[in-house]
Amino acid sequence: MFEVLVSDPSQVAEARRRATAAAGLAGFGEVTAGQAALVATELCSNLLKHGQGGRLLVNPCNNTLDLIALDSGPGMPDVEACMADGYSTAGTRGQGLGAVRRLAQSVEVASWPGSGTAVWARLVTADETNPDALAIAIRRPPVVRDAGVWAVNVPKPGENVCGDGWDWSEDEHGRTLFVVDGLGHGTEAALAANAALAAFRRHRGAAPEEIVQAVHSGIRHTRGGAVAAARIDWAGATVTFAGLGNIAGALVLPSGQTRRMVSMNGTAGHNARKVQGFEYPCPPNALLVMHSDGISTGWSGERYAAMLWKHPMLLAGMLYRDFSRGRDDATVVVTGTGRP
Ligand SMILES: [Mn+2]
Repeated sequence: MFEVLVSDPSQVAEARRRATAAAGLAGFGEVTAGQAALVATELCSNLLKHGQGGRLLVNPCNNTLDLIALDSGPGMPDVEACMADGYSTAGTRGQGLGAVRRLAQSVEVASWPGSGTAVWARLVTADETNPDALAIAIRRPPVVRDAGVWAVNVPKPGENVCGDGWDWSEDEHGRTLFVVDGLGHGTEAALAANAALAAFRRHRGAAPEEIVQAVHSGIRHTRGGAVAAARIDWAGATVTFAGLGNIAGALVLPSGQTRRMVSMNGTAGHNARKVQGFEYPCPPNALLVMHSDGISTGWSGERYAAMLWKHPMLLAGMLYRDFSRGRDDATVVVTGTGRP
């Protein structure tokens, strides 16, 4: 995932170019990459017209391109009206978000007066020889809130690789999330993070404290890092959290009330006097949030209470928008605590 700042019209063209390149990386053909370019352009134009500028996050993945537009502007007065084709408060052609909705597989928007706007559009590849398949928006199901784990993962400005990593796994009883922050940033941090992710994948069925212990043992040859694992047990309505170093974990209840979870001091790979998991009650309608220290811990779910029923990707985006320190790799991972 990478970020393009959009504060003047020349940067819209840059965002368009980079989104098109990212679509190519994700396996999009010429036509669908063109659709992605159009969506990126509309999102960025919207940032300038309605958001006083902002940022576009671009995430190419296997046959999928996620575009997340974030601004801290006045917010949209009526999201549904703005999403309709032909509507534009800025007096332009009025394609805007209507075009985004037509071309993307799914579009999620959170916007409140005074709180800015977050728009997440997901595009997917299509069979470009099939005209029906190219009209992707109307033929694919929406991306369901509880069906996955949602993350923003952005390198430190100026770096090409991210020293943070995240992953998750799931079985019939629950879901496990894992976040690593390789010490420092850049290539060596990314190598440590990749080693930690590999260790997590070998132990993904284990308890969180066992995962952390296994990662600690498995990344001794690297510069090490901060790690944490959290396991949601659906039937027991609990989450067990084990952390080593500065990875934050919190449960956000539907009221916005935020319960922070406890990590132990240390550096995975080098220094772990004690690895311990702690269990917390976890209702099925809460959100589990984990983030690296590229995001400050000064946030509270109360400020975002209005959007806790929106898609979790939007909360990840807004926490990044509001609490990214801007001088480190930054990762926010959010998942619903309910059984999908
Ligand atoms: Mn960090």
